[in-house]
Formats: sequence, structure tokens, C-alpha cells
Amino acid sequence: PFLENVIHNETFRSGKATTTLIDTTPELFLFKPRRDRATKLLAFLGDVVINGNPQSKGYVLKSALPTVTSPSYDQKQVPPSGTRQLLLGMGAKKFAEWTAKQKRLLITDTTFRDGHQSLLATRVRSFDMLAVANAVARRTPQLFSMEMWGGATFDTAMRFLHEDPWLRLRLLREKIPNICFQMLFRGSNAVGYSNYPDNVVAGFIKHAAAQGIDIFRIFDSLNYTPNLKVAMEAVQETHAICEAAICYTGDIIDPKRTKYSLKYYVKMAKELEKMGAHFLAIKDMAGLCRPYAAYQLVKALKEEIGIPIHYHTHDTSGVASASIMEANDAGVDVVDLALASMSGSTSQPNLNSIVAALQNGPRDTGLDLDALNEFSDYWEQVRAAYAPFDTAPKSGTAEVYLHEMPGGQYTNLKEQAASMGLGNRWPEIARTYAEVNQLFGDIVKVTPSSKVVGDMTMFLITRGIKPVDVVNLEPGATPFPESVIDMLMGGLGQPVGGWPKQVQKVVLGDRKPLKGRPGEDIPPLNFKKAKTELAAKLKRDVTDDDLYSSLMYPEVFQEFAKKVNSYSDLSVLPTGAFFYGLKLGEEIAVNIEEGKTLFIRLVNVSLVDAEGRRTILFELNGMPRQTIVQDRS
Ligand code: BTN
Ligand code: 3PY
Ligand code: ZN
Repeated sequence: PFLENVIHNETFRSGKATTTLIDTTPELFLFKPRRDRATKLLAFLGDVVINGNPQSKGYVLKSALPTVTSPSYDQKQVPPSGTRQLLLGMGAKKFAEWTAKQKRLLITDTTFRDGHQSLLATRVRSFDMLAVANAVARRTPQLFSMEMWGGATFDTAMRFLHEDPWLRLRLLREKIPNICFQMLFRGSNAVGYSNYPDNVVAGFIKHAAAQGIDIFRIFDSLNYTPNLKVAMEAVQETHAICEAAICYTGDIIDPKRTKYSLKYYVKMAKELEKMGAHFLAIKDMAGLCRPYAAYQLVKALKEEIGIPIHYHTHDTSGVASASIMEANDAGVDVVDLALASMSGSTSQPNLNSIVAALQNGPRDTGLDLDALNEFSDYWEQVRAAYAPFDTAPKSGTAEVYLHEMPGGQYTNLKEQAASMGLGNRWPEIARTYAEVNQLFGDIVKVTPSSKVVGDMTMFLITRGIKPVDVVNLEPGATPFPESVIDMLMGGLGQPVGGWPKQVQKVVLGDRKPLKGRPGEDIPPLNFKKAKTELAAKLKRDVTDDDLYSSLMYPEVFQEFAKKVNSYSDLSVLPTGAFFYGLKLGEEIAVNIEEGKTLFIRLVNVSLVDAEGRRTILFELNGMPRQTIVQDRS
């Protein structure tokens, strides 16, 4: 590095360097010992071989992982133009008009985001998405969009997969330049769980649009529209589509459930249209919108608003395909579906089968079913590597209408209950979740409000308190979870009808709840200062990617940055190797950049030495390389 610093030095390069150059130019010595990428990757692999990946440790695969074959495509063909070219060519408003004029049912593929968020705890790695990306761009260019970013993926990419969400976005964008990319954005919570300053929310949107997001689906976890304003306005300043969501809960065809009525949703939709939405999303995050409700809702909305309608649901009940078909009959413009092998249960309904159902009819999607089926086969093979996270219910369940849990939360809460030794009390937990919802006044439940209901549920269960008895507790005397206190303080905004006064009093004690929009009171971030501080902490230059990642998840980002320092970009490793290491004699090919492939074979693992370490012998592109690992297993 010293030599490199010297030869890049201007004075040195100009030929005018004297021996004082070293004394007058201390930055020549500002170098860290650099380890090359192969060494770092071997260090990671060695550690997984010996100690396992903490993410999947203890999980024994029932059989060897299948060899994954990526779907074929014509390498000479450039991706045909698709919705992204339309959007870039005509702008958001005209693109919305184009959408509304389409006769065919337009399809969003959620496999890269909500599909795996809801089925596999958001664990699918960039590696597996990138391996099919070239084929997707060429063989299914008729897709309306791909939901591939946002929601929980931002957090989990860094936290569990040690990969950079921004890099995922850019690499996919490179390979799929033709289909609109869509993200899920939690309004004033951005891609996190708390309120961020307005300028952070707006800045995040602009950065994401510049990196390749074309459609922002923006929602608020209490349907509190003031929380959507900042994000919606920020999207207007980009090339992208502003899709605002009504979150669907309750049941519009149940005359006893009057709080979330058809009228309520139509009113909210009109408000969002007025606020500048290009598209309206019906965000049925728990899959509660029953078939005939879907028909009524879409029909009414089509009559009352002028913007296209994009329907999102989950198949937790097992009858969500019927809801899709009803929405289709009522004239919905776009629907969210997941590739067959990544569909069903808490995920979206089956994309392939809906395409087949509509073939040769008036709303034929124009998608190539053979290609979709090959993609599904691909994901079926890939899914095997995610077995430790594959815990969604095997079949549909009408229990969802009772607890109303979002698709992404169901498996999460179930896991949490199991880890607390309460796995066998799941039915009671689900019932309690429903009662806590009533205690809070029957609220919209979606990240982060759903998490608060979950936190309160587990709190009451472990203490043996019944939800109905909460109102009788002494005000301010019970140590409720922080998230519960914050929500009832108004930290997430205001639910329709307000918070139940008595519950609020018990939870808050003497504290005075906030009124209005929580973001109003948060001072704007000084970006320059934040960047300088982060650079000092990381001891390196900081990009906007780094800054936004750190703003969303400060601690998770620090840990992630450390991982990158020690191991480099881990997203290049095949998923089997990432989670389970290599078997003796096994060889993997690792593409670290275009045209640069590392062939890594595990040759030998030594016995433990006196210090508890093992020497791992690899073969790297035919040459022996070893790495030493502390055995913590
Ligand atoms: C939701 O809960 O609305 C949908 C999915 C969000 C899942 C994330 S994963 C970790 C965290 N815990 C939860 O209960 N929800 C979030
Ligand atoms: C998320 O916020 O991650 C969701 O998927 C909400 O449904
Ligand atoms: Zn969803």
C-alpha cells in the first residue's frame, strides 16, 4: 500500500519528488494492511465450516441440497422494452393513464420481496435473485412490476445476510433494466420501525429512486394519512410512481363490523387521490379481504376514483385466489402474485395459476406460462436451502380471520413464542392477539402497529394478565413494553376514532399523549454532520448508501460494516456455502466480479490445537491456501 500511495501521488507522478516528499506528505503512510477478497471469503467460509453460520446453526439439512439450475435465456438477446421504458418515456401521470387503459390484467411478481418475507422470514439472498434475473428480464418482460425491495428486506439483508440492500438494488437493476421495480415504504417509518425526521424520509425516497426504484407503495400502519404526506410529496420530485395504500382490515361485508366499512375505505382512497397518488394500493396485509368483499371494494373504488387500483393480498386463508379473481371481475388494474413455488399460505396467491386461469379470456395477462413454470422450478430448488426459515403453515387456515395477523408477522410471532417455550400455547396466543386488538380499539395491524400488538400479547401472556383486565390496572403502575407506551403516546400517529381513553390512562399514567403527526416534532437531520460523524466512526469515506442504512438501523449497520471489513461482500457466495459451509472435497465457484471467478475447494480441517484453533486447508484456483479458525462449536 505504501508503494501504491507513492505512485499515485501527484508530486511523485510529476517527477518533481524529492526526499522531503515523505516528510511533507504524511498521507502516504495512511494505509491499513489490506487483505484481498479471497482471503476474507476464506476466513468466512472457514468459520462457517467450523462454527456454523449462527443464522442456521443447529439446523441439519434432511438431505443434500439439490443442484440448482438457472432458467435458460438467449444470451444474445437484449431485454425487450417493458414498463420501465414506458414510465421513463411518458412520465408517472401518463403511465398511470396507460395502466388504466389496459384490458389485460397486469401482474406484479412479489417473489423477490413479500413472497420470501412472508414464507422464509425475509431470508432470500441476492445471489439467488441475481441467478435468475437475466432470464426474468428476457422471458417475462410483460410483468407490470417486480416488488423486490423495502418492507423488512432492508433490515434483514444487513442483519442476517450481511449484505448491502443498496447493492442488491443496483445489481438487479443492471440485469433487469426493463421491468418497473417496486418497493414497500412504511410512510414516516421509511423501512424501519420508528418515525424518522421528514428530511430523512424524503432523502431516502430520492436516493432509492435514483438507484432504480420506479414504484413506491407507501402506507401507514394506522391508516393515518398525515404520516404519508412527506413520502408522497418526495416521490413527486422523482421519476417514480407514487402508489398510496389503504390498509385493509376487518370485513366490509360483516354488518357488525362498522369501523372499517366500505365507506371508510372509499373516503380514504379519495383523500389519497387528492394528496397526489398516481396509483391506489389496496394493501390487504393479512389476507382478510374475502372474495365478495374484494369485488365490492374494487367495484366501488373504480367508480369513485380515477387512478389505477393495485390489489395486494396474502393467501393465509387459502381462498385469496378467489379474491384475486373477484377483483379481476370488478376491474382491478394490477394484482400482486408470487411465483408458484413461492406462493400460497402466508405469501401471495399463485402467479402461474392465475395466469393460466385467465388465458384465452378477455383479460389474458400475455405472460409466458412455460417461462413462469421454469422460474417456479428454479425457486423450488432454491427454497430447499432456506429450510431453517421455512415455517409457514402448510395449508390455508380460516383462523386468520380471528387474529388478523399480517403474513409477515405470523411466522415471526410463532417463532418468538416457541423460543419462549410457549409453542404449545399458540391458539391461546392467537386469541389473545385478537383480544389485544380489541383492547386498542380495533386498529389496523401492519408493521409497526402489528408488532406492538404482538409485543403486548406476549407481555400479557407471560404475566398471566387477560386483555379485558388491563383497564382495571392501576394507571402507570405496570411496566408495559416500550413499543406499547410509545404507540399509546401517539408515537405512530392517530388511529381512526382515537385511542381508548381508559387503556391510554393505564399505560401512560401521568404522561400526556402527543397530538397530531409525530414527525412534526422531530428536528430535521443535519446530513453533513451525520455523514462526518459516521465517517469518523467507520474510519473511512461514507457514501449515501452507508448514511441511509445507518440512519435506518444504526447498530445493525455498524455490525454489518464490521462484517464487510473482515469478510468483504458476502453476497457473492452460493447460498448453500453461506448457511452450511462446505463438505470435505466440495468445490464452489465464486464470481467476485465480472470475469473474475474463484474456485474454492475444502481440502482438510485439522484437529484442534492447544489454543482451541483449527487450520482449514482450501484450494483456491488450484493453489493451497489456509485459514485459522477459533473453534467455538
Ligand atoms: C408485518 O408484521 O406487518 C409484516 C412483516 C414484518 C416482519 C418484521 S420481521 C421482524 C419484525 N417483527 C414483527 O413482528 N414484524 C417485523
Ligand atoms: C412490511 O412493512 O414489511 C410489510 O410487509 C407490511 O405488510
Ligand atoms: Zn404483504
